[in-house]
Amino acid sequence: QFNPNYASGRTTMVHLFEWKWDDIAVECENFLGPKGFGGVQVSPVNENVVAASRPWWERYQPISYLLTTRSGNEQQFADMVRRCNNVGVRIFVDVVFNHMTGDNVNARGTGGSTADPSNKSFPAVPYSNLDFHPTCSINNYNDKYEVRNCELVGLKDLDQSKSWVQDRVVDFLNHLISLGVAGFRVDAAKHMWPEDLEKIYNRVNNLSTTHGFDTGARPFIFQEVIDLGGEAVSKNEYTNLGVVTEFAHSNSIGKVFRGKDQLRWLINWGPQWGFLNSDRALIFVDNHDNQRGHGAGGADILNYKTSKQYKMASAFMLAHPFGITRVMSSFAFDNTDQGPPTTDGQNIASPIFNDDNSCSGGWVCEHRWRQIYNMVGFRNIVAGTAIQNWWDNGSNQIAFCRGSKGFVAFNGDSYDLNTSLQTCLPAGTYCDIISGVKSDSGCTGKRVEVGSDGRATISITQAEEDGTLAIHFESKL
Ligand code: QV4
Ligand code: CA
Repeated sequence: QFNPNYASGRTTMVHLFEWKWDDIAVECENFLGPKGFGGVQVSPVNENVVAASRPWWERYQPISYLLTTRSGNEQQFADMVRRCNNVGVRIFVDVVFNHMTGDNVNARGTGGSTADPSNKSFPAVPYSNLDFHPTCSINNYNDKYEVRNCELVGLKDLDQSKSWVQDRVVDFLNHLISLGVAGFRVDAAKHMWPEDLEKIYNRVNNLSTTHGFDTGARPFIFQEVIDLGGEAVSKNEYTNLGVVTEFAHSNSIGKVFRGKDQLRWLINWGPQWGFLNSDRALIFVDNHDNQRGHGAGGADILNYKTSKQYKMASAFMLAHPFGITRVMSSFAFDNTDQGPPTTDGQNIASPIFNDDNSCSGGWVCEHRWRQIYNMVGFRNIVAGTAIQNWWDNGSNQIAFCRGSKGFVAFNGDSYDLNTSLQTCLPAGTYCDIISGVKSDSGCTGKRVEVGSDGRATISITQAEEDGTLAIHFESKL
């Protein structure tokens, strides 16, 4: 439950928010597998309510556990999981079982099922009003009974202590395991009792050996608990059950790279900043909620719109050994309800890929930005090494080695960085994987000359597109 079950040598998942299953299958084969991504978090797979104007958040309002959504049907989902596993990329499903939909007259689902939410009737599961907590709303986050037994924004709150509900959820999760998924993001875990979750997790099957997992492998479980302090429910209540989303990481990294804190303080990045232990912390710069002001963190959270700082924060997260890393991959938005790009207002459009790997057609595809996917590769290559030779200039210029395998430098000051630093790498010429890529003909970016003493002149001017420089032993020319 604590192990992502990645194929060997891989370390990082990407959230392909609102992507279609057919597109994810192709992306695994063409891009994620070759570039060393370990897994994909997919949007909720089970049937959700069809909401007017099709906001992204309709997928967090379940109607049933049929596997039909705007991303595709069960057969397409199964095909995607198989094809991604075949190229070493795991699938993690965002599972929503704290609640069903909110009040909704004549509710109809993406799979054609109907429901009467106001009477807590969901015949396609089936659930009746006996399976839910009595109606009350969550207003006071200092009362853990209210947080767990009342309705989050009016969403009908399931009672996970009931054996009928447990059975339905376990069946749903086991169905997904039988199709070859590697684990789950548990939505709204804060709003469920840890003892109920424990009962459910304990009944979930081991991963499927027919899909290539080791005998006895447990599904990876990462639980969405937003804990920035000051509430009744603590993230620590969930760490014996699985990994927990570390929102304090998202919040702090946003502050640092927005200039509200100095980069030199990153020297003790990790639990000393109030984060969970490394093996329990699922970390990210932004998620699908806080990148658009839902959830927690507010204006300090970075997203694709502030691209230089976003790439620097992402590079730091991926270069630093702390945590289990997740990269966000977004669609462009102007308002916080807006759903994904569509062909006709209803059906989700496929991303369009450009020659430089980037996406268009309304898709941002941060995971296809060179500065991000090359750092996913960096993290794989330096895995298992520690930080050494930390350097800083006393403010916002920092650098460190990862063992003798990689070196990274950041310039967050408004003046140039140009100095001789210890890279810990063998002598030679290296290609900076932020400004370019190593290719057959050499390097399309900056070159770094490492001397026999391991030192090199490192330059990141204030005017450069990116404030990061990174080299590793495989980027040697
Ligand atoms: C509205 C009113 C309510 C009223 C209700 C009455 O705002 O005051 O009680 O009508 O019917 C959508 C609308 C919301 C609406 C609700 C019910 O935005 O205005 O309530 O539907 O119709 C996502 C979105 C929500 C969305 C929800 C369901 O963020 O805006 O609500 O999906 O579609 C806390 C939790 C944390 C949660 C986070 C957002 O601790 O668990 O808030 N994060 C997860 C997901 C998130 C998702 C949910 C939980 C719910 O990451 O994406 O919410 O599944 O911090
Ligand atoms: Ca609840």
